[in-house]
Amino acid sequence: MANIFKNIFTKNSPKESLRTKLNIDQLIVKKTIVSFFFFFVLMGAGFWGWKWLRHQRADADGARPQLRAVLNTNEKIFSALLSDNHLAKEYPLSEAVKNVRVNGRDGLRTPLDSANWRLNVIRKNGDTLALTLDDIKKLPKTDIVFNFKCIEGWNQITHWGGVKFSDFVKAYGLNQETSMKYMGLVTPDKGYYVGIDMPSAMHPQTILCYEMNGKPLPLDQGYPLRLIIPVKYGIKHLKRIGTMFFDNKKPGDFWAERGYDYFSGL
Ligand SMILES: Nc1nc2c(c(=O)[nH]1)N[C@H]1C(S)=C(S)[C@@H](COP(=O)(O)O)O[C@H]1N2
Ligand SMILES: [Mo]
Repeated sequence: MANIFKNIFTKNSPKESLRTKLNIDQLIVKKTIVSFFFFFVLMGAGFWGWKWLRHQRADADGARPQLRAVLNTNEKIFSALLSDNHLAKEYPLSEAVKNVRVNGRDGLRTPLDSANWRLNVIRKNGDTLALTLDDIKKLPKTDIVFNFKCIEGWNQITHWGGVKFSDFVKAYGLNQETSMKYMGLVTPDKGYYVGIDMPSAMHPQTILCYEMNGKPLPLDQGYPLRLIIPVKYGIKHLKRIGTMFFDNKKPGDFWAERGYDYFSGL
């Protein structure tokens, strides 16, 4: 390359410069051919790779194994990074927005039977603990103002109140249950469901939430009880919890089954 420029910019005799020009023309032709060759080879490889990937079967979670492998690797890296020291940033109350966006109504379309609503906690031995909202409100209350992030690209600083999941576990003696790897949450009509890895569930900022901006949760925001889990994207903050269960296998997850990352950590 340096030689070409030297040849162009140094004054040569007319004969010499003609020879140099011919050389450059040849070089250009050669380089163009080589470039096109690689262009087509790589195009072909890309197209073949894409076709191959398309023919691979998607897994139960909705992603093709090769892509799921990438997600699983991400998951390993991000779960390793998650610890109690990793706290989502908190904000002063004054920064919380008043008009909180409503997003996602899966599992909320069935009318809520508030009088008969219970939080059904399935214990390891198969028993069900059926708790009223008052049972939950009796426990120590925590407030959190944090930046709520949806995977679709929006975010907003919002204020939530409820009981820390870890306090709830202590109060109801759910140690056997939380020694398992995952917690599953399902809406009463089973229309929306999430799986949460236990370290994220037990994280100090995770709350079983019954208030927004200091008032009971609005119906479309998950009344009477929702999950607030600031270390994860919005998809995991299930609104209107009906049933809670525990498992060592990954519980079904609405958006993971549609191809999103199961861990969805921030
Ligand atoms: N039951 C239920 N919970 C849900 C959803 C849903 O469709 N149904 N959507 C999730 C998504 S994608 C987001 S971003 C948040 C939005 O919470 P918000 O409506 O209170 O803003 O709720 C999550 N929880
Ligand atoms: Mo979302």
